[in-house]
Amino acid sequence: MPFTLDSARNIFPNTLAADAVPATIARFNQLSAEDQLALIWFAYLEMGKSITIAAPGAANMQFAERTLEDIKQMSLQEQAQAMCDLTNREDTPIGRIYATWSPNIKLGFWYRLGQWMEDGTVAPIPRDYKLSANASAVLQTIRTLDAGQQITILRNMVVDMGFDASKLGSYTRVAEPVAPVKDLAQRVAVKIEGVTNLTVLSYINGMNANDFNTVIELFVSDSALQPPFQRPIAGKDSILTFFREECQNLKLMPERGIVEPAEDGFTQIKVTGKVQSPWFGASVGMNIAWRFLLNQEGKIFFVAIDLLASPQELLNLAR
Ligand code: 45D
Repeated sequence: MPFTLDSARNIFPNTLAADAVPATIARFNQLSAEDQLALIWFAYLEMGKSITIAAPGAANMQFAERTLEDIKQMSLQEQAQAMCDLTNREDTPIGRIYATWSPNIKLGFWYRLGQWMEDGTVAPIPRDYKLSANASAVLQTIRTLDAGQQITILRNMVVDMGFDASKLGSYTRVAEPVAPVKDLAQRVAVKIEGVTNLTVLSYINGMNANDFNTVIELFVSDSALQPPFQRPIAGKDSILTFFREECQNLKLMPERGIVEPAEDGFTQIKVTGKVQSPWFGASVGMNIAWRFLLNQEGKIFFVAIDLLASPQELLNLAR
């Protein structure tokens, strides 16, 4: 039977993803907005002791500047309300603007608010704020997770805030401009133990160079890419948009992999290794698996990117 996008998702079913991430977010979503904000604040402060977050660049901040200024002008009470409204996904002017932003702009916005909360420009979380028992339990769970899982949770919390974009009607998405492609002379080709497949190597090397126009040509037209804990993004146009909006300046560091024939002359390839995000650089290496399914011509029909449950999973190449 030929592969469908649905059946492709099940290649290498033995891969253990970090289910703690969606499980923790589900518990977080049950909390009141006040508890959610305070919990993120405490988690962020604690993480900041061991990992440093890079200041977002100007290109990243320019789109949030107006909204940030508006918030700065508000009374402390209005500021607290605006943050709760974002958390509750309320239909407000700020919630609507927020919904149009790419994840990096949302993160940059909160990065600045966090600085302002720290210096008192924006309503801070009271130092003696008492989390509910449930919120404390969620925070305690987050403490036990590895740094890659912690930053994924924080990112997903931020991405989920604001008004529901699907209820906006037609709107223009706002994302930072695409960075220039890395010079050929500056690129370092990766080596993957057990994998010499050119499509996979070109994918990794192209992503590392922000060379998305080249990478997208490795995909067949009806292909899909599944980011961690998300539905597959289907079709070359949507995948390319995703690359431009959410995949700039990533560092993919594959370590090892396995290549196996699959049905219908397809080839399945699993690669494991680390990925760094520009927000945390070398201070957080996320444990990642790529599960590729290539068609008869060696083009990508499907690729899933999984955040792995543990470092031991880096060695799990079993089907
Ligand atoms: O509410 O091959 C306060 C793909 C308190 C592409 C706050 C990929 C109040 C294909 C602290 C102020 C992309 C899938 C909030 C590979 C409050 C591909 C602020 C994978 C919110 C490999 C909080 C890439 C703040 C991966 C400022 C896996 C939080 C990338 C900031 C993963 C959190 C990237 C930040 C991750 C989190 C980045 C900056 C997980 C960033 C996380």
